[in-house]
Amino acid sequence: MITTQEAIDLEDKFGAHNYHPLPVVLAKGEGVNVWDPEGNKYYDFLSAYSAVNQGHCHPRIVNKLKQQAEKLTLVSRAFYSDQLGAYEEYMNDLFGYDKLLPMNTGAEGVETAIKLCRKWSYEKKNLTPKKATIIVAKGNFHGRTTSIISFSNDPVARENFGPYTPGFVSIPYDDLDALEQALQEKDVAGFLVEPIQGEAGVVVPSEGYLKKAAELCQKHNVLFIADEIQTGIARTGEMLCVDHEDVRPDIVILGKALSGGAYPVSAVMADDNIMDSMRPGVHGSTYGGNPLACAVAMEALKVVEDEGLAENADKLGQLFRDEMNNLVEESNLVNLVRGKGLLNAIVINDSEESDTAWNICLKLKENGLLAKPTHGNIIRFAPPLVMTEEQLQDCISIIKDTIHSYEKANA
Ligand code: IF1
Repeated sequence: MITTQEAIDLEDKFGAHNYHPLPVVLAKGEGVNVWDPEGNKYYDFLSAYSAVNQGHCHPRIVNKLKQQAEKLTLVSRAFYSDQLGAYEEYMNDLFGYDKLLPMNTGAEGVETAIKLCRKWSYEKKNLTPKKATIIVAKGNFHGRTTSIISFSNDPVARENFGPYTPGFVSIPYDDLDALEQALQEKDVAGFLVEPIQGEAGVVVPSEGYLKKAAELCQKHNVLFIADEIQTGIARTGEMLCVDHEDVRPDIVILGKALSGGAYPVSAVMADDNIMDSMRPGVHGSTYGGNPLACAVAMEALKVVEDEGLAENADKLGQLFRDEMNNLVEESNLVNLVRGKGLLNAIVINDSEESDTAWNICLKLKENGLLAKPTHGNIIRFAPPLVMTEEQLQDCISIIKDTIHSYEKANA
């Protein structure tokens, strides 16, 4: 068994330095817990960026992975498989869209949705060829491909990756007037938005924003595209975050917890009048919709339903925010808590450039809880949705004790 330091040294020496991980090495995961090589146990309060909503190594998902892996893993879409159609029917039944286009990573799902929206706009809405635009929100995070970072306004995510893909218009998030104005422009094809902005620091829009935004898009025959890659699959207390406002997007993008963290699976769902632009040969992927992905995703979703994970996220999320609001009262270090379900964040009373949030996360690690800042002053808290109330109370105590002792030590 490799030690923590050996693992860190190897990554440092042989791996690209495109991340700056918290100095902890994980060797085992089970439910809400992970262990390092030395056997130290932690609560995982990041859930691999909401990919392991079902908990680490859920036995049903792992067994399904093993079972299918011994039968058939990949045939490509040059042939049919016995898993893809069954999975597509399952997703149609669960989410109510006519068709599903299977991909692998979240970014691939977003790229697919962008291509689909553009193609629909030329072939069905007759927009000026090559002139279709898609409205996006400032503070967005939709992935790391060249086209996606082209419409990011995070300088670190886009610096020196040009030339950038054109055809995107940025507006402020949670601003209906700005959306209404942008929709007056010529050749608008779609509006791509996160129902809650994750990387921006768990920014929850005003009540009714999503509903009204979808109505404005409908009025202008513009596709409302919801990126539910992080907010979906029960994370915010509903199967989809848009369900909180009874919004039915024209296109829904899923990823991450769609497979419970066991395998990269993403999906783009839409009705026939949009998806029928995707004719043979216009789009594809070697691994997209492979039998292993389909089998794992079906089981991962059944776990979400059978274990009532959306209801649990809703209940425990409310408890968590109530307790964090008590901490806001007690401490000068925590300004506010925000979130929905078990996607939450606390805003620390320091600048975005500070390392306070990072230092607090180092202390949390010492106290047995793993979390990571999204910015210098925001810590995201997103445990697996299988957490029990008792475990959450234990985590709340760790967070409160850590904040109080950090405050004392730095008074
Ligand atoms: C990183 C966080 C970031 C996403 C939404 C698409 C994707 C993501 C709403 C792309 C991916 C991950 C990527 C990871 C950090 C993490 C993340 F918010 F979840 F924490 F960056 F914003 N849409 N989010 O959140 O999916 O291609 O990664 O499967 O890139 O650092 P992917």
